[in-house]
Amino acid sequence: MSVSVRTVRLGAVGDGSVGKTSLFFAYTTDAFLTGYIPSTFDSSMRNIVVSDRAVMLQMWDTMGGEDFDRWLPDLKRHCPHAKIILVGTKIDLREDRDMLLRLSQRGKKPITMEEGEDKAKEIGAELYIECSSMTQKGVNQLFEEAVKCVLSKEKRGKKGKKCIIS
Ligand SMILES: Nc1nc2c(ncn2[C@@H]2O[C@H](COP(=O)(O)OP(=O)(O)O)[C@@H](O)[C@H]2O)c(=O)[nH]1
Ligand SMILES: [Mg+2]
Repeated sequence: MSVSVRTVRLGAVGDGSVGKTSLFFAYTTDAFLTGYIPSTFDSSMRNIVVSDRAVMLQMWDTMGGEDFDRWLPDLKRHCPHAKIILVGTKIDLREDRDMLLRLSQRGKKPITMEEGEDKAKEIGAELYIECSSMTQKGVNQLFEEAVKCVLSKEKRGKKGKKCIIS
C-alpha cells in the first residue's frame, strides 16, 4: 500500500531574540533550549499526521532582522503565496513578576490576545497563535494549525507554502 506524503515547508521570520530558534527546538525535542543557543536551528524535518494526512514538515529558521517594517514586506514580496501565522512567543512571561515589573517601569505591559489578533488581521495573517517554548504551551498546536492552513488552502484548489511570523 502506498501513502502519499505531502511536504509542507514552514519558515520562521521575525526580529532577533523573539524566540524562533527556541520554538523549533521545543517542537522537535519537547525541551526548552538552555545555555548556548545557536543563532539558527539547523533545518529539520518531521513526519506528522494532520487531519488524517501524512505530512513531511520541513522547517527552516532565519537569523531575523531587527525591523518588523522591513521583513514583513520582504516576506510578502518573496513568498507571495505563503500563508502567514502571527505568533505571540514567550507567553509564560505574562506571569513573570520580574518581567511585569520591568515593563511597568517603562509604562508598558504584555500584549493581550485581542491585540495579537488585531495585529494579525492588520498584516493579513491567517491566524494569531500564542505559545511558550519554555512551558510548551501552544507549541504543538501552532505547528498543527500551520499545516492545516496549507492543507485547507489545497482543498480550495490552490498550492502554497507556509511562513510563520513571530
Ligand atoms: N521566558 C521565555 N524565554 C524564551 C522563550 N523562548 C525563547 N526564550 C528566550 O529568548 C531568548 C532568544 O531566544 P531565541 O530562540 O534565540 O530567539 P531568536 O533570535 O528569535 O531565534 C533566549 O534567551 C531564550 O532562552 C519562551 O518561551 N519563554
Ligand atoms: Mg535564532
